[in-house]
Amino acid sequence: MSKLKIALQKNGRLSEKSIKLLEECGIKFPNGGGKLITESTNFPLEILFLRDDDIPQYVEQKVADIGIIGENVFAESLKNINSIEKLGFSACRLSLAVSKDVDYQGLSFFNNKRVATSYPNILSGFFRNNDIHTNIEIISGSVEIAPGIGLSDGICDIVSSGSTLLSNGLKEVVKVMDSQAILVANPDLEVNKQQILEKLLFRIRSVRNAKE
Ligand code: PRT
Ligand code: ZN
Repeated sequence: MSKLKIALQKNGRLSEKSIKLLEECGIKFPNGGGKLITESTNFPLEILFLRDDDIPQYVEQKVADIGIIGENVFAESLKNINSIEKLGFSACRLSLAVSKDVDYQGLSFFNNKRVATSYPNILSGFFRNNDIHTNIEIISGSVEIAPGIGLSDGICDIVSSGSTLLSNGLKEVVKVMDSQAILVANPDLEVNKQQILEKLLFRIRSVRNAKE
């Protein structure tokens, strides 16, 4: 019988909590030594450690059957995968921010302006739904410095405490979406993998119910 393959973020904000969730589900596996693949010793699960941005594609291609990512990465990826369970950790939001000196009156501020982001798909959908025409500048990191160096008039990025915006002279003006960690799955899993997934989901829900 083939094992279910789960992709977790190798190194980042989701990593520790993803591993902890599996452990709380009673799933034991050797972890450490920088290994990229490991196997549970007491549950039919193989664990792959990847960059979070690569997980949607790998789940779509069945390199992994399921994965844990942020809803922001799921929504941006536009891959043919399903979001099957909210996991309740790594909560954050994707928001628009502008220089703290801007006299911001509403979304129309963004008409014909430049907005820097690593989330062009989500952001273009948002502006389209709101009938705003904006030029999206795609940058992959340090988005918060874009207005200060004259690259853009605003940004759209992940916010949690808000302190990064503050220390870069920016203020949050519109929330585009809420996000938290979710379990995603390939929509077309073979029967035996679907059964393992159901067992895993049962345990995840029990762990979460016990905490409430
Ligand atoms: O290397 P890899 O590509 O795997 O990791 P990554 O650097 O792309 O992602 P990582 O580890 O930073 O974040 C993984 C996921 O955690 C994100 O996709 C979100 O779903 C979630 N998450 C939760 C966050 C934050 N909180 C967060 N605060 N992701 C990023 N941030 C960053 C944000 O980009 C900004 O730079 O933290 C800064 C803002 O934080 P505050 O507290 O100052 O507002
Ligand atoms: Zn990433």
